[in-house]
Amino acid sequence: MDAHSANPAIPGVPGHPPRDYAEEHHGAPGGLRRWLTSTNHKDIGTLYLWFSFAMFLFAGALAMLIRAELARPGIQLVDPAVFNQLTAMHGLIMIFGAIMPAFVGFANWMVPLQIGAPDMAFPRMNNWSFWLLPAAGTLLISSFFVPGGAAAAGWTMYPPLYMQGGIAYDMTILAIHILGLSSIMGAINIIVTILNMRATGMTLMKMPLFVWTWLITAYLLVAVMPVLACAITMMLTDRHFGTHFFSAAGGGDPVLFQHVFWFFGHPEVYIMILPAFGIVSTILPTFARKPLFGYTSMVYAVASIAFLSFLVWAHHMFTTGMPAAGQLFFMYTTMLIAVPTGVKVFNWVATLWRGSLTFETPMLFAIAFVCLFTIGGFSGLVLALVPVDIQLQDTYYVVAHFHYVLFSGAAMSIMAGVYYWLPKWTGHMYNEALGKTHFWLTAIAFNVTFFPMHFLGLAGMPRRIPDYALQFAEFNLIASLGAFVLGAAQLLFLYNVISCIRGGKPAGAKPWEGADTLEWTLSSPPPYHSFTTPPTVR
Ligand code: HEM
Ligand SMILES: [Cu+2]
Repeated sequence: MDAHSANPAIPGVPGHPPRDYAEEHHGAPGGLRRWLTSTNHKDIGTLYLWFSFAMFLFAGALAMLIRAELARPGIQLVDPAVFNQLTAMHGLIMIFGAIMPAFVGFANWMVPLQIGAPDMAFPRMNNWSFWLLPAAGTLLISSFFVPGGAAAAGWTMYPPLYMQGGIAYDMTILAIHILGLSSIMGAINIIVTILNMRATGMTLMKMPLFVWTWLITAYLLVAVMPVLACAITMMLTDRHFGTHFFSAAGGGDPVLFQHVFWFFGHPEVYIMILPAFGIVSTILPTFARKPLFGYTSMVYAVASIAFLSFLVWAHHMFTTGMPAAGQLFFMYTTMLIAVPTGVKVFNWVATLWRGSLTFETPMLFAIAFVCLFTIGGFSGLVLALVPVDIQLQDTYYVVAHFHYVLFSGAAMSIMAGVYYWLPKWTGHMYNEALGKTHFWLTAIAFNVTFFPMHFLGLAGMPRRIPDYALQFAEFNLIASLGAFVLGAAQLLFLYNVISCIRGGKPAGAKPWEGADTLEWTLSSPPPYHSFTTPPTVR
């Protein structure tokens, strides 16, 4: 048994005195074994991040195909049935394969380092949480090659359409079960690590904000992944075992699926944005050389957003026919979320106010996050208004909205975090000029791609349709050109990351003078086993 993983020091808990690991220090095992059998939080974090990058490129390639088809009206490149597979799998893989695992990768690397713990609480479960992912990813990608092609009923998997598909639909259900299992195990690991393994003196209200956002996100995951599992299990039994939960012909109700799905789905969008808040709240103070403005209100804002996220799910269902009282309830609860979100945006701006700002690549991404995520938040508020949503539901306005929150929100915060911590992870500085080029290409191309989609949606262009009326042609061409630049820019990112791993200017323990969390007290890269003697926090 590996002593490191079996008995981490738990400060302050009798029977678990901090142990001296000096006699057992060893490096990583060599070759494939290092990665397959790893129980080391840093290696597992690295695996998560690379897996997520691979999925990001694959789902990004699907997006390129979608935009190539939509560059001109008419059907040019793909058959409409294939187009539906592309939109469904693009969304599904971006969400479950790219964004969520990337944040878990950050949690693996940074939570132990920021709380001064030697590793995650359950290192073997950690290994299993990761190695479930490639299985699910393989299922999803290979589903393109089975008879009938991949599941084509949207990432939301609505019945009755979802009931009618072939084997790929079952493969997708299985993949999501596996991903959910991985997420739940990962979340339990993070909760236990944060609650039990903080360095002496680090009270909850002294935790770095990234750790706070992940603690709350992990509770959301434990709460809603089982709900998604229920929805897709009911779907599975409807498809194969003669139940009729969602089939009207058998006395069931397809709208029931939407309720169960969105009771998971709305908290899920916060699962993809709360850790982003944490990353941005870490980066802005560093490059403003000022403490985060309103730390306590930030913690309470994140907690309120998480709580409110359970009360708003039917804002995705305003056109399914619900009583006016229901519409009003979900409209007002949704608008309530703007209050804690506004608190956060205010605090970020106040953190920058009169700071000694410098604009290294992570800072550029973090500032872009604040501006662009806020646009996505505002279009979300527009969609929360029932009479407006009845017009805009299922149009390109929705596509614009969720890409402002998911791409310029979640994905760009991930890029910010990668540039911020790459020097710590690799011991080298990345190429700053290349990083800035990547930033400007991404920020500009992102807006060229997705801003016109607001106009398309307002003018009535439906989403998830491969063809469109002539009056939408110009904006679609602009969006497609932007998308190709956006896609190509990410190859620069890949190149920059790889060359940083291979070499570059030595980073030193603390390359960012304004940083003050515990990871910067370690060397870069940190030793394979760090904080084996827990630090003390004042
Ligand atoms: C290079 C960047 C990206 C481009 C060009 C792009 C483009 C698109 C397009 C054209 C659609 C289909 C719209 C439709 O007809 O319904 C779409 C859907 C979607 N995208 Fe993206 N996307 C990108 C990145 C992302 C990212 C980072 C996420 C993050 C999670 C994401 C999440 C989604 C989701 C959830 C859908 C809905 C899928 C569905 O309705 O079934 N996308 N995207
Ligand atoms: Cu929602």
